[in-house]
Amino acid sequence: MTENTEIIKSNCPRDCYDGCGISIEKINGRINRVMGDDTHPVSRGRLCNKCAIAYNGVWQDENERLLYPLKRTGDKGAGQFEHISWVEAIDAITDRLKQDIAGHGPESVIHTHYSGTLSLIALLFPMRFFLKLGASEVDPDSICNAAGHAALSLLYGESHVGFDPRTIKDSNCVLIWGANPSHTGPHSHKHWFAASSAKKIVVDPLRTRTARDADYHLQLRPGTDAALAFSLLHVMQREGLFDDGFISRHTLGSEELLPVIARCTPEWGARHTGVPAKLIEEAARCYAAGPSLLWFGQGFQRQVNGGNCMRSVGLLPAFTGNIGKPGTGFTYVTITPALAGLDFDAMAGAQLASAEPVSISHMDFAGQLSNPDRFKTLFVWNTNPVASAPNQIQLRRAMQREDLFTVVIDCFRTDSADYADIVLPAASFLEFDDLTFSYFHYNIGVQSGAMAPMGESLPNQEIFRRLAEGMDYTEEELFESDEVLIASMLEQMGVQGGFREFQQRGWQPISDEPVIPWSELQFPTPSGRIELASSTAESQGLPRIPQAAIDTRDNGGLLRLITPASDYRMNDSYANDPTLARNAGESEVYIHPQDAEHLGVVDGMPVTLRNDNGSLRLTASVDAIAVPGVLVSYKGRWPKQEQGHKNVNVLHTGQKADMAQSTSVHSTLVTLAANLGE
Ligand SMILES: Nc1nc2c(c(=O)[nH]1)N[C@H]1C(S)=C(S)[C@@H](COP(=O)(O)OP(=O)(O)OC[C@H]3O[C@@H](n4cnc5c(=O)[nH]c(N)nc54)[C@H](O)[C@@H]3O)O[C@H]1N2
Ligand SMILES: Nc1nc2c(c(=O)[nH]1)N[C@H]1C(S)=C(S)[C@@H](COP(=O)(O)OP(=O)(O)OC[C@H]3O[C@@H](n4cnc5c(=O)[nH]c(N)nc54)[C@H](O)[C@@H]3O)O[C@H]1N2
Ligand code: SF4
Ligand SMILES: [Mo]
Repeated sequence: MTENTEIIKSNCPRDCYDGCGISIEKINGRINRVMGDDTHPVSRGRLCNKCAIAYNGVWQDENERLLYPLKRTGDKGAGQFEHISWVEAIDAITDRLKQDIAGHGPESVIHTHYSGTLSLIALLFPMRFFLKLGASEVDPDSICNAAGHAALSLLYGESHVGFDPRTIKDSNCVLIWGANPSHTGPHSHKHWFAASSAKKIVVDPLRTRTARDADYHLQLRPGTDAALAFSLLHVMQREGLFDDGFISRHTLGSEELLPVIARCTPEWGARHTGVPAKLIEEAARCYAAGPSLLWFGQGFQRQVNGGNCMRSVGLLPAFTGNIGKPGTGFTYVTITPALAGLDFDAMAGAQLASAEPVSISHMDFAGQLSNPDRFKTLFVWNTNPVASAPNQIQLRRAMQREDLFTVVIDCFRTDSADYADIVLPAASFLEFDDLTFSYFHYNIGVQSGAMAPMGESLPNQEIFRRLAEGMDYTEEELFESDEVLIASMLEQMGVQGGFREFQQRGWQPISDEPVIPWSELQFPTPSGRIELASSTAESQGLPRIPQAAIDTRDNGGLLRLITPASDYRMNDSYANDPTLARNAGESEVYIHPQDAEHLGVVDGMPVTLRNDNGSLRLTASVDAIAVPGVLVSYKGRWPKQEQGHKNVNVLHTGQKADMAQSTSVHSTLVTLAANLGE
């Protein structure tokens, strides 16, 4: 028999800076291999280590995927279910919703969701249903990056318009502040950052691969970023490196900051941050000389003072005029499709809301869900909170409430799914057409359905169409087809030729030439300028100007636990891929040799981390990856696969950052003790 080989182009919809192009090889109608698209400028023919395995592993494994709607038969959390039909599942859910709405109001229904998939329809369409319903929402960004968005908005009026990475050709310096693309955007690390001839500065308490590839690694103590930013500014001011013309024309309030900057000498900075004064001076000169790019990580603002840290670092482009010109600017989380013209709010059905929905922070989620008078029905989609959210023990207890009706929509049987009354199986990105984007690069792409949905699974959007029908809703937006949605999005983004033609190309940048955001130097703040001092901040109860402060909590001899992104997992996805689980090895905690000696810990020893929230047993890896006093353990393991059915979030207290009720997970404090005799 002759083999019929076919290549279908697609793109990776994971929550990742890279947004890689994918080639799906089909032989005789079946997927043979999921690979990188060698025409794609970011992935250049390769997927990352994790997706190359998981996309050919657990994502296509019928034994691991959820295939049918399920109804609970055992205790909540036990994960015992029976197979039911879609009709039975939709009826059970909509009967309950109608009853809740009549008895307790639509706000008694709460949904939590995030970025399990970023393909545009599967990400946004379900919002239409919840907005129509009037459900309460767990603020998605409060688990990830809300403090940083709030801080950048105060300064620049906007946080979703980042630099175009292609403009690096015009840069002499790239400053990465608290991001680790060697894990979180591996192709951007390799081909964009490490390969660039610009001088490279990395600010991170960890010696990551990205930090190792930099010319200057400013290895500060966590939470001391504002002090570092102010001492960098001091050097620039002292050496006449500020762009005074830019400051007077385009910023507001510099006079309020200058006296503070004058006090923050590099020696002062060194004392507070642990970064040598000489290194602060060299990095300051390098960034100020420009043209310089600044990449704000999402990791570094996950600190109790993360908003103030972000605001302080955000002063650098403003005082040096590193914005609005080729090779300058900053990036945080760029919403590329919106830059291309897509109306995000309309896609998410903003017009269907009759009132502003009730929104609570992820930091309050476990506590609020524990209250039987507040929420009666919980929807979990595109997220796995039992693995990723704070207060893991309290959250489990809340999800065990007999009177709480829980619906979980996922591709896999996660820890969260084990608590569901009804589980709905979601089709994967290999199984339906959609559009994708990157929140770093300026590309948009296709997602191609290359096989039929596994079992009876359905794309998110089809699940919510069926739910809307079950609720007897009639608004057209709740039933729009994928074809109509895709055509409309392509038109809004100016993509010519329709989906099938775009599928041949696979991806495209939103403009042929690099875009220079803010080249008009008009900012969407109340004054139209960069607001170094902000009355909006004051009206929110925040200081008018960023504070040159450090996190002054008395650690009382406790250690600070940082739990950033793993190279082996995508958030809490892929922990269930057996090959990746084997490659990732045991659950480890990295401890500095100085701390290890003090605590009598040797490499490979079992240790217990503990705080008021809970305890977790891990294996010690004695390694100077972090500064003394800081422990590191990578996020994203599934509790049910770990000893004691717990992961690092059993230690996360849900303490809020200083802005936007956002997470401060990297500020977690713990004790560590050797488990002698084990
Ligand atoms: N300790 C610690 N905790 C953290 C963090 C940290 O740094 N440290 N980081 C936080 C951050 S930044 C984030 S963003 C969160 C992320 O935490 P989660 O949102 O829990 O992580 P994901 O792995 O993105 O979870 C997405 C879920 O969506 C599912 N999924 C994938 N595709 C689809 C689909 O098409 N439809 C549906 N319905 N489901 C799908 C996946 O199988 C997965 O179970 O974790 C936070 N938690
Ligand atoms: N492989 C992989 N890729 C991912 C993810 C994943 O889980 N795995 N998650 C995705 C998601 S949801 C997100 S939000 C992004 C996040 O990606 P990044 O923005 O890179 O964030 P993190 O990995 O959480 O943390 C980045 C760095 O912040 C540092 N950091 C912690 N505290 C401080 C501090 O006080 N100051 C400074 N300067 N640095 C600090 C950490 O040491 C870490 O090296 O990655 C995405 N990509
Ligand atoms: S997760 Fe990121 S690096 Fe991996 S294939 Fe997807 S876009 Fe590329
Ligand atoms: Mo995130």
